[in-house]
Amino acid sequence: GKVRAPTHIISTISDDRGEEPCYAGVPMSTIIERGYGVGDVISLLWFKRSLPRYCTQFIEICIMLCADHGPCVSGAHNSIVTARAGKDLVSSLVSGLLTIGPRFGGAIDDAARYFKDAYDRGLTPYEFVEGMKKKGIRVPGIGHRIKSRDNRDKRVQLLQKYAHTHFPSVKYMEYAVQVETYTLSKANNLVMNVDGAIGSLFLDLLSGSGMFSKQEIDEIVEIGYLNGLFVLARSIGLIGHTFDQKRLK
Ligand code: Q5B
Repeated sequence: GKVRAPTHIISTISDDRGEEPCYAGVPMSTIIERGYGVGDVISLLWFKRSLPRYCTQFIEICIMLCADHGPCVSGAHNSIVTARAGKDLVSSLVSGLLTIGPRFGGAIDDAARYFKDAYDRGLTPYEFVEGMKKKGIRVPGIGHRIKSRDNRDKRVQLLQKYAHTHFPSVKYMEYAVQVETYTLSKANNLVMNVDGAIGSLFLDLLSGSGMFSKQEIDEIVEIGYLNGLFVLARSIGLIGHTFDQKRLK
């Protein structure tokens, strides 16, 4: 008979060997019949479990709020230039995605890492911010080119309002707000940005939902799942900018 070469690769998130594909053991028909949304699919494929509705809705809100932020940000700029140079959709998309990093959209994981470490060690905002300054590291999740004390980021406010209403605890977000209060005493534009809001609130989701052990939370934060939310969300906008330029010829 046929001999299959033994595999060295193991995959644990999905399976297509049965009658229908399953995401973390949940068949696709169940996903459709139960009216699951994209937040549920992300829960299954990224976190390998079904999360409560308030968590999956939070994930969906992150995706919706980060889908685009106008044509002037690094990612949109690159996608627009690439599309105008006559390149295809995938090239235009990835040229935008490749700008995501510590200064643009890719500070969510570091915000979660640093806020968690500082809060868990009981550092005051002063000790945390000044400690970062001594190390020459900008506080991830703090600062914005346009937003300021008098021109707050609506996305941050919407995320905070949702969490205040639905999350059992917002201790990490409240700590990030205290950090923001201190950084704002130094400069007007050192507000909590969308990366800082998602980073701190995702820590609250992980620790407050009761769905993750301490080791699992540490692993998620260490591996860095959360920039994935921005990458996924902003792909929607970058694809839109590409189509826009093609339409405009
Ligand atoms: N300073 C965001 O910088 C930005 C400081 C700081 C301490 C800080 C900067 C930063 C941390 C990384 C971060 C995510 C690069 C941003 C995003 C998504 C987006 C984008 C959009 C979207 C802005 C001037 C002075 C300097 C700095 C000091 C600045 N930030 N000190 N901690 N965090 N933040 N990234 O305004 O003494 O003059 O040397 O790196 O969270 O990307 O909308 O655009 O949806 O698309 O260009 O929202 O804050 O200011 O770099 O000239 O710094 O402030 O040390 O001090 P700026 P810079 P000094 S959200």
